[in-house]
Amino acid sequence: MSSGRSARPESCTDRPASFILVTRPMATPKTGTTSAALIDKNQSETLALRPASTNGSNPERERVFSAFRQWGYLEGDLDPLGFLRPRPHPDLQIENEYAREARAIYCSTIGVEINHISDPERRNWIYQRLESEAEEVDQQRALDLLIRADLFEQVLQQRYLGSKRFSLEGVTAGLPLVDEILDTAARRGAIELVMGMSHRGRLNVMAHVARRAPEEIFAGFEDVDPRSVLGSGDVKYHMGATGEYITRSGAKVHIHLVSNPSHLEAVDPVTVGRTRAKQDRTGEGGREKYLPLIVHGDAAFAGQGILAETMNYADLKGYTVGGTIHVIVNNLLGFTTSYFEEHSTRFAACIARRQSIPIFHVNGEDVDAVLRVARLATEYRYTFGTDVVIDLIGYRRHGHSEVDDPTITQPLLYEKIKKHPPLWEIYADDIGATDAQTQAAAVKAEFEAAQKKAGSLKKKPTMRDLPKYWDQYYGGRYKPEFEVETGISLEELAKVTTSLTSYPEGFHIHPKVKKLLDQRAEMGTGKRPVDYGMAEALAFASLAKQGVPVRLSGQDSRRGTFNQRHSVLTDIENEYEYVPLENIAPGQARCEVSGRRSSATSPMSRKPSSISSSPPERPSGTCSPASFCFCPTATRARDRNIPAPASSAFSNSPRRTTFRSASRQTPPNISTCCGGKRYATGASR
Ligand SMILES: Cc1ncc(C[n+]2csc(CCOP(=O)(O)OP(=O)(O)O)c2C)c(N)n1
Repeated sequence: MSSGRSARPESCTDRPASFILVTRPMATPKTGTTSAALIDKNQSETLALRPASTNGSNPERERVFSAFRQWGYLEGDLDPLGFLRPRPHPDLQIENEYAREARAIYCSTIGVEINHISDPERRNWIYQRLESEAEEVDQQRALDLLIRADLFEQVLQQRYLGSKRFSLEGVTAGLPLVDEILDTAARRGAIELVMGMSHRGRLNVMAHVARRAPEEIFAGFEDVDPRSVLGSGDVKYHMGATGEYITRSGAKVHIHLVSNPSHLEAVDPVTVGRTRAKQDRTGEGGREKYLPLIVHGDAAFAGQGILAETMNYADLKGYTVGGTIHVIVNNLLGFTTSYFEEHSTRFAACIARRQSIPIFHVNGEDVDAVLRVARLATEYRYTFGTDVVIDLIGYRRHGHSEVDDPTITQPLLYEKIKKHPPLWEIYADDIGATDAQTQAAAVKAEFEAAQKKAGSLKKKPTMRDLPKYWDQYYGGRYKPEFEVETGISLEELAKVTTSLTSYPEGFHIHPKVKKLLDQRAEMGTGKRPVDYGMAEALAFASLAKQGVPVRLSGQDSRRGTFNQRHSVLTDIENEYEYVPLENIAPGQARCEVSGRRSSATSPMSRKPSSISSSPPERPSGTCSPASFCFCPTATRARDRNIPAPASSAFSNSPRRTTFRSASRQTPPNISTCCGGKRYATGASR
């Protein structure tokens, strides 16, 4: 096997010649996907599974399988072009009947990397499924998507030669992959996919996942200077889109493709934050209904810190979405950099190993294996509620963009790619689809007709629809008449102050905090000037009382970096916690103070997204991270010409933050203490 890559790190060491697996053309049945048996009987499905192991009844078989389950992925047949060679592992140098059986499963076109998951139940869940026969897949549907993916790119290439489009060619299995994820998710209750992705394959996803009419996408090329990299020229790879997807089983799933800035991975927290906002709005069942899917490039996945920040939220109470599906569209290249210079690990996906989540590597040219992994990963997310990573390994047919010449930096690789047929041709051959060429010609004609139609469009189509609850709002320049009264009465301030400065009977308050609360009681009744901490508390409390959710996010945001907030009171004898902001008045909106981890970029990215996805009639204020920064809801509402809530303690005008006397009322009889739940350090994990 020739290699186009001169230097190769230790982790990519070649296997002895006799072990090298032939990758193309693939003979059927493929190792990753032998025939059918996983039977999904809807949500509470019973799967026809063989036991993962004989559990000691055959210790030798168990010993051999155990080694392959652990290290098999290193010897997997994962790169369609064969450059990322299987790496021999000493524990797998076994030649017997059991080793042959285990090798066919664990060193196949699917490689599972799950040694870092400490829970044996979760590992066994995966082993059982892999050691069972694969469910039958809809090969014709997959072939159709592969044809559409390639032909879409080709028509763009022919009609708009010299334009950038960041083609999906080389990893077109990404489309059947998403199709299968959607089918599985819909069967588990998904009604919407919130999808974040960068440039690669985005146009294809708009057409085939968001289901926008191809002419809408072609229209983006009609009036644009192809040399443009800024302004409208680039917008087509960044715009969001919405649409309806009909799954293989006939379910309807709304697609929300999030707009994406040029900055790689910045879309991750936006996608997850937006999903969380939608889930929160839905309440019960939100985690099942709204599924986040993020598609990453391999270099970006390994290289961008914001991904690590985002993944770190996955299991945190204030941030979890019940699992995000991460798909790495892995072409083993980042711009002009080969994979072995992109990351210190064998796979870009290894960064995810710090979390207790599975990584499924899959050869992007074994389509049946790709579908199997899509189903497995989605089922896993729905069963265990964690993130999952699918590492879809393929290649990049052209340069980074279509105006780059990759033969300058990777001449041998591109020599090989030039001779490599598109996946739909390979797959059609594999499954014996004799009319694939006719089908391809028809799809091409369809796209060419759409392209002509795009030329005659007079107006650039809007590819996304906002949810209905935005209908009565509009944007535009600020006008003085948009100003609204946001102050509240002194009497109301006094009531809110009482709630803010009270705590349950028997609660052992820290003496310093008691002093602070006593001072705040005087501030709220005009006996002492109001300081920043109290002004802020009054603002949050009055907003929550009026039904506006408030969310504080960022490390130390509970106490406040400058020792000024103290939004959570801790009992000094038992570490029970009491949150006055959650006990302002019956029927108040939620006040969340999530302040236990340290990152800045990611929560800030979530801030606008969670606001914009909240129902506008009840916009939520978000404060991040910990110190003196507050985003008053009323101001944001005004910025957007949204009628603000009737009033808040934090007026638009600074002079309204001082007020005159009002008598202090008796503390309400608050009998609950964190709903009887104890949140001592680490207790919730
Ligand atoms: C934060 C950031 N750094 C650098 C870039 C410039 N850039 C755009 S694409 C790219 C390579 C991305 O490679 P990969 O993630 O593997 O995706 P691919 O294009 O190969 O699909 C780079 C460095 C950027 N857009 N954002």
